[in-house]
Amino acid sequence: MNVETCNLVPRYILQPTFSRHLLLPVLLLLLHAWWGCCHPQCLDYKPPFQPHQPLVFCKEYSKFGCCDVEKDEQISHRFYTIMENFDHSGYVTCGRYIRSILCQECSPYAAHLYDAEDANTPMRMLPGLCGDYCSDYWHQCRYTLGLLLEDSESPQQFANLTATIEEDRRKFCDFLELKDQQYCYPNVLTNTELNANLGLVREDPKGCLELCLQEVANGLRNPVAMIHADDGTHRFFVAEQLGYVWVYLANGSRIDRPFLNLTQAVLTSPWAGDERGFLCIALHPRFTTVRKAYVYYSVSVKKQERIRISEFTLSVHDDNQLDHSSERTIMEVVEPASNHNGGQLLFGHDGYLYIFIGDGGRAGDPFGKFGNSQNKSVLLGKVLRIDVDNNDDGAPYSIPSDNPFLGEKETRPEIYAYGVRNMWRCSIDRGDPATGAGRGRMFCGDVGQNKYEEVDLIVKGGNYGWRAKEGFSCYDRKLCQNSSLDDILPIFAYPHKLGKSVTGGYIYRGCQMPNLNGLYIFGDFMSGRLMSLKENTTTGEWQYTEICMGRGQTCRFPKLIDSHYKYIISFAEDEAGELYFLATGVPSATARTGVIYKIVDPSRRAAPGKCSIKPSPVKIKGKLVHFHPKEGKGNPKILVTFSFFLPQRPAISTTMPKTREGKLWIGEKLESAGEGNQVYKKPRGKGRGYKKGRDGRRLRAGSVRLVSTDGLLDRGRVEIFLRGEWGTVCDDLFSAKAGSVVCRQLGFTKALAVMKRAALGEADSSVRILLDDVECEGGERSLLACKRSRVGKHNCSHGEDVGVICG
Ligand SMILES: *[C@@H]1O[C@H](CO)[C@@H](O)[C@H](O)[C@H]1NC(C)=O
Ligand SMILES: *[C@@H]1O[C@H](CO)[C@@H](O)[C@H](O)[C@H]1NC(C)=O
Ligand SMILES: *[C@@H]1O[C@H](CO)[C@@H](O)[C@H](O)[C@H]1NC(C)=O
Ligand SMILES: *[C@@H]1O[C@H](CO)[C@@H](O)[C@H](O)[C@H]1NC(C)=O
Ligand SMILES: *[C@@H]1O[C@H](CO)[C@@H](O)[C@H](O)[C@H]1NC(C)=O
Ligand SMILES: *[C@@H]1O[C@H](CO)[C@@H](O)[C@H](O)[C@H]1NC(C)=O
Ligand SMILES: *[C@@H]1O[C@H](CO)[C@@H](O)[C@H](O)[C@H]1NC(C)=O
Ligand SMILES: [Ca+2]
Repeated sequence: MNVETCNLVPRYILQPTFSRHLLLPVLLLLLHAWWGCCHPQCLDYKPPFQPHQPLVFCKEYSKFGCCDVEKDEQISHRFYTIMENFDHSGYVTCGRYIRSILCQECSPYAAHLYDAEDANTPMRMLPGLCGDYCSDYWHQCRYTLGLLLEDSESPQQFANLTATIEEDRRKFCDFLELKDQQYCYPNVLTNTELNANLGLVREDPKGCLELCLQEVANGLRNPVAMIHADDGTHRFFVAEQLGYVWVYLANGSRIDRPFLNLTQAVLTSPWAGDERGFLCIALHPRFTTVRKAYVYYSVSVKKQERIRISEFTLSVHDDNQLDHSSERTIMEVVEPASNHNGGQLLFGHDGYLYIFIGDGGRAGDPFGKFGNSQNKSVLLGKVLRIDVDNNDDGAPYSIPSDNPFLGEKETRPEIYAYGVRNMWRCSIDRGDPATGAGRGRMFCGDVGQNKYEEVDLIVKGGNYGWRAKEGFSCYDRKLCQNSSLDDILPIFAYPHKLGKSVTGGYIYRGCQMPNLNGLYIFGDFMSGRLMSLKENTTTGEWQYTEICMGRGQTCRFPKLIDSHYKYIISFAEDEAGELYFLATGVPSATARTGVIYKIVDPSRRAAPGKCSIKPSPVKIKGKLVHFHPKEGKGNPKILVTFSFFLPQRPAISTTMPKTREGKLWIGEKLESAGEGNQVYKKPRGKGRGYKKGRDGRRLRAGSVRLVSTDGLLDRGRVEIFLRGEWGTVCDDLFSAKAGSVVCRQLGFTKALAVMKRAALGEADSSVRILLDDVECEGGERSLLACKRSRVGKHNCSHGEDVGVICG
């Protein structure tokens, strides 16, 4: 990414000659760019997460970051491999720099620090440091840079290039610094603005939650519903208004033969806004054993418009097709007008079929004395509940014995709730994945008349107020003031300046977006607005927050997009609980502009591996149509995005850049850091044999280190560096005085204990024994200055390796 975008206002803006009418757009553009800058993202281009288990090495990223335990282990291994090159003081001085630099791969801002936000440009090999930090690093440990770059494909080249910049702080830091002082390491950790809500859903300056989308299917004609079979296949079934239902496999491929083709029977038209048509499908909740589907659609019978709820049985020959000759009508309701046909069908957790029927149409529910919705002797304007189990002989359905109005005079026994106008999209809460809280709640959007749209929580026997009330306000004053109304108010209502036709959604209970758990996400068909409600469990109130598309860089993850078609027709949940919505650019039953979008939180994902699913196989007859994303560069006029401008999104490849590219880039940077491409050559030892200690000084003969399996710095088996290698000291006569020489060499004041006979560990046989028979006075500068046998000459084994505890 371009680091300049983080600098808010360039100087030319302040120049008076700057044309005034250009000022605002430029400011907005800059704000926009600033806003898109520096969001949490990992090097795999995905959002950060909380690892399954706490990290052992890069501990500070255990709560939220980009590493799981495996990655953490790799980094730790790399660290200790690098640290093998150091003696104790080198370890103390440079260890923390090396550790911090390596651990930035786990930072939630890793992509930013490594310049990896744009998948099309090469990334850095090392994270971007802040200037002060880089200077400190240069002063204390500049010669360790080569070790950090050592894993590269051409270490010789790096030897050349690092050698040139190591000598020059400016060049060195040009190479390592990220110029933006807010978002470099370590300032990024203390930036309050960045860290205030780290890991939560990102909000724009107005508090709008910034989410992204992934296109899942396209080319659909007014897709009205998407359901799953809950049978382990993770298939999804998508209904189009004109009467088709299509099967999509878990991988997004569509079966070319329709699951259901009711186009001939369905009553609809191509005109935009026709509410008639195929409106819903529900599969039996035990679909694996009861292979039945229920559909809800408009028909014309003897020139009379009706809605029909009917049952189909799965084909015995094909698991992906209904038996078209098996239709059995469950119920028909005459529609006095062509609008307000309701259209939701779903099974509750009680196993009963719920049917949501509109008030019959026209404005203000004009039929009868007080309309249909408050008239319990009609099915219009109601939520019905029926039992369709065991209906193979006799009546197509029965009435559940606990239906609320059973036995009431002039009341249809199917009624579960009433006073609804035209409920469009209802859902059942799966419940909190951990506690089960909320499970079974039924949410609906109820489309309003001309002032308010509402969201209702449907309970048994509830009166939802229409036509006495619209939202919280009175619509029919007389009915509204009648004390016997006893209605249930919506959990939320919004005025028509926000939208004119609510599309009910779902409570998110999936696995992949932990931030969204418990959030009710819904939308508006007319305004294209996405919205959310979250329950305050203390007060029971539902708090509204708008949802908007992530700005700037926020959605620049592979496959993600930040815009959608305006007409939000429906919401859906897949078998795993992930959330989708269905929208179109032209709301006509014949326009193929319908798209299914998956809702994605770019701020946090679940720990890798946590949400993996294994779809059970499906026998397929017929051909498959593979999915090709189309959206994201659509016509801006009919897309909804939330930005001051529509930024040009560069094409994003969905693969990581080849590591070679990254390395080339580093090479180029290094090269330009050298003077006029003149690369100064400095001989370099082979691989790991190249030894440098603190402040870049080569390890001196006689340097010592303590080796311990538990990583403690103050104790361990004594090793000494001689003739280019580390070897042990073995001696049964090793004294406390010799021990204190070792400890002082390492920067401690004295030896607390000397351990013989490998009490602090035994080196393996590949390590040479270098010293024996050491007798120190206690004042020597190093073990080599003590009385001792010749290097390499000894009469002991590793069983007598010595160790010390320093203090
Ligand atoms: C290193 O530098 C020397 C001379 O400066 C040059 O001849 C050699 O090709 C360089 N090696 C690499 C790998 O760039
Ligand atoms: C999706 O899965 C089906 C069945 O396993 C397979 O035949 C098809 O090729 C897959 N589609 C893609 C795009 O991989
Ligand atoms: C759907 O059915 C209609 C008539 O019943 C037929 O004309 C049409 O070809 C069918 N469509 C598909 C995709 O099978
Ligand atoms: C309720 O509906 C029934 C059936 O349509 C009708 O006969 C009756 O008059 C209606 N009641 C009122 C009060 O409008
Ligand atoms: C209030 O409503 C009830 C039942 O809906 C009705 O019987 C009664 O007449 C109404 N009262 C008034 C004052 O309108
Ligand atoms: C719930 O509402 C109470 C009272 O208004 C408020 O103090 C509390 O912070 C709210 N809780 C959340 C999680 O918003
Ligand atoms: C090793 O040799 C030294 C003399 O060089 C002698 O003092 C010591 O006892 C020997 N140790 C063993 C274990 O044989
Ligand atoms: Ca209401």
